[in-house]
Amino acid sequence: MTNRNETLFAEAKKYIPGGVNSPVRAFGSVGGVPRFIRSAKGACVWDEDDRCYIDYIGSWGPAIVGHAHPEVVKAVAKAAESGLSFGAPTAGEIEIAQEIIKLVPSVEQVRLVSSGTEAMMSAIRLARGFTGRDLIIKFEGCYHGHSDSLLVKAGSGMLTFGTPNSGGVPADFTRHTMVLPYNDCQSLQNAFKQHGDKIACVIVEPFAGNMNLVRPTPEFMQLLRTITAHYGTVLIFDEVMTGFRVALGGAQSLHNITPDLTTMGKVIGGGMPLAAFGGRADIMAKISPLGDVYQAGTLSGNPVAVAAGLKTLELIQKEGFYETLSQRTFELTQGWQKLAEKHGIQMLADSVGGMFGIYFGLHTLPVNYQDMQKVDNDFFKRFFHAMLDAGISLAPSPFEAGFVSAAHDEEYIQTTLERTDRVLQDLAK
Ligand code: HOZ
Repeated sequence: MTNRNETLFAEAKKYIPGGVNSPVRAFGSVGGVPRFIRSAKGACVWDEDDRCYIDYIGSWGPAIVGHAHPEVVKAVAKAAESGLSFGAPTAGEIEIAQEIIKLVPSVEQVRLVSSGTEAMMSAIRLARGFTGRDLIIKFEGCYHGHSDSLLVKAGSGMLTFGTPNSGGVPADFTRHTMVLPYNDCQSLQNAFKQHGDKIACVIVEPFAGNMNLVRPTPEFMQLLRTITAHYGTVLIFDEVMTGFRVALGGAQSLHNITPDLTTMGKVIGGGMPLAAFGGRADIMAKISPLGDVYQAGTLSGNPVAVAAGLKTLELIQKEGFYETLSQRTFELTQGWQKLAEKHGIQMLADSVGGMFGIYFGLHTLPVNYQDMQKVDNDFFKRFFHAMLDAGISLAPSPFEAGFVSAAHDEEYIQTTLERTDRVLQDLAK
């Protein structure tokens, strides 16, 4: 173990709860000491001991063009020189709204906010205001940020720490949240049969990424659209993770389904705090100042974040960007799976665009939260640490998806596979 990471972690814990500003970073489910990152460039991050890692966290998604891409950094610096925040409208906000609307056709109007949590919280309030209903449906293992009504059987850090529900959330706040199993058409139909005219919205990760990567079935996606349309319920796609990550048009373009509202984050800020929610113009018209659903933010549409987002959205539209990203991610996951077979280790892997999942101990790909409960956590822990020692940084939890960037060229993928070969060989002994 490197000394400076240990020292910094001990020091951080004196001043910051758990030593981190977001729980998964604390290595709670894998044990050991988190690496304190000093810098990042392209496909790599360096810790405070100057150890270099090929990075498959990518800031949990935003770093799709690689860390500190020179053009993004330049755009940020230029924007910063003109002022960090005005709390007033800017021309850049129109530009990024136009880009989002162009790339995601279901979005007719869009509101910028600062985090995915804020986007989801606001989209749900909007759906409730629009329908005049209270009930919401979410799915087990999906994570939609940490606002009160959503912390019921949520994914991400909630799964990592085995806390299906959060302390500090009054039971009254979650009384209106129904939680159903992911990919279960029957329970969705039953819920609507019983409560259809009271359900304001259904929120879903259109590829789950916060219980690790879990694909929805086409039937499930189709039913979501038809049943919500039938009952006048707002269908919200949480594309904070999948937006501009699995495809240029997001998961909705791959499923060929038009949600009523979409939330976005991560990639649209290119590494800066920027997120958004948008969708049907008639629904968006309910948002303040036009309508009576209140939502506001001092740093909403921040000019520096918008500059980073705009440049990132420009870079991902380059010819062949997603073909190459998807191909490399596929190569990596298939390579991992072959290596696991070679060493007699039960592991499956899957990928969509630049997002991937690896599952130890499963014999078929997971379809829901129950399946994800069966993964071999102990093996994952050993694999995670051995990979970290080999200079490969993966998400420190078996319940998080991984991310590849455009900076992960052929050489990085091959190096990763070579190192994994050695790691699995040792672990198989
Ligand atoms: N909620 C993120 C994982 N799905 C973690 C964010 C972070 O720790 O930076």
